[in-house]
Amino acid sequence: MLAIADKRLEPIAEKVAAQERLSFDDGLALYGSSDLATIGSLANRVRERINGDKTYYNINLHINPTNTCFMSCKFCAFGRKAFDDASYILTPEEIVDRARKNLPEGASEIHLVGGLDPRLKIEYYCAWLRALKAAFPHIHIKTLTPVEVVFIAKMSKMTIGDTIGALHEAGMDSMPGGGAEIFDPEIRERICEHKCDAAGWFETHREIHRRGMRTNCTMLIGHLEEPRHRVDHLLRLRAHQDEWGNLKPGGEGGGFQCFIPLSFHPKNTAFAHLPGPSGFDELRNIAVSRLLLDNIPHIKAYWIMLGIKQAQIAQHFGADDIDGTVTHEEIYHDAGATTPQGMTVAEIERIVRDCGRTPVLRDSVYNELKTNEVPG
Ligand code: V47
Repeated sequence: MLAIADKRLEPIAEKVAAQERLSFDDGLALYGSSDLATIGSLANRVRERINGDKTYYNINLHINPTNTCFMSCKFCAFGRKAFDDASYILTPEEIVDRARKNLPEGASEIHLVGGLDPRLKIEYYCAWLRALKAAFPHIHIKTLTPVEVVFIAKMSKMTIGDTIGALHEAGMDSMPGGGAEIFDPEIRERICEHKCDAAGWFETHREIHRRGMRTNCTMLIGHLEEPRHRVDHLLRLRAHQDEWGNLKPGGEGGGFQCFIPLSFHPKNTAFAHLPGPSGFDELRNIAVSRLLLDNIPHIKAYWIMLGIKQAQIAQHFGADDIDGTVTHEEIYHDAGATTPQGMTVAEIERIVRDCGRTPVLRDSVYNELKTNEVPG
């Protein structure tokens, strides 16, 4: 390893070499340092220890069943009020039809998230889950965030546990990482008041994990949060995983399997005046996440959000996943993302090889799949 420019990082480097857990203060020291080369190389060491030189991706499709949303999160450009001409609610038949038209060959997953509409109760969600499972029995359905689940539970007068039970029975296989934003209550109040709080977010994941299912988790950076809020957020995820994570090989066991650091895109949002995170901060954040989240196996550099070039560099700063073909993305494109709306398998494999990693096609629970029958 190269000499460490920022001497304050030396004790952290020793801990990483000894595979010791990093503390809150270590997290603050990492976020307070501009020695990106050292931070990146420490994270890369951990990444290679856990995942070797593999970069995982999958063949997936995103569908947003509705964009109507009763909330007004300041960072969101996707939600529309029910009276807005651009608002929509897809019927179960339309969701299946969209999947039929857009599902790429070799796809293993559909990722569905949407807005919060008080008119939609548990029956609506179970209806499209059942319709999708009937039409595509072999496709993994990764769907809904705790924010949606807590809202559906309230609107349907059910407990969170019973809501998860009903959704699982109808076809939900796992949950994506959204809705976490920043857990600190003061920041949460300022960026997404009325949204489910950290307790509701964790209760939903706990109900899923204790049923032996997997979820992802996220953190949204580059708005009003400070480094201490980021460290607090990451350590809350780590503590939950200590208690509820039980991941086993072959996709068995529940818990967080992947963390996705999300960068705020300001365009068309109430925070349009903010610049969003710098490229430097994005890379440092990915690396710090890898270093603090010692019990979550995968860190995803979501190429749609980071851009393809930054997602490549991130593969040497702690990330070992790049998401998938995606095919039709709305949340980030409504907020000004300039990335394409999808990539082919051949494109993903090329950009991963180009940064010196080995592309590995995976399913939604990180079983490795063969690529030789998947067309470019
Ligand atoms: O919770 C919304 C974020 C999240 C903006 O689990 C924004 O595999 C930046 O969680 N700028 C939803 N971020 C997306 C998400 C996700 C994405 C890809 C893969 C997975 C996974 C999960 O997107 C929201 C919020 O934090 N978000 N608007 C915006 N303008």
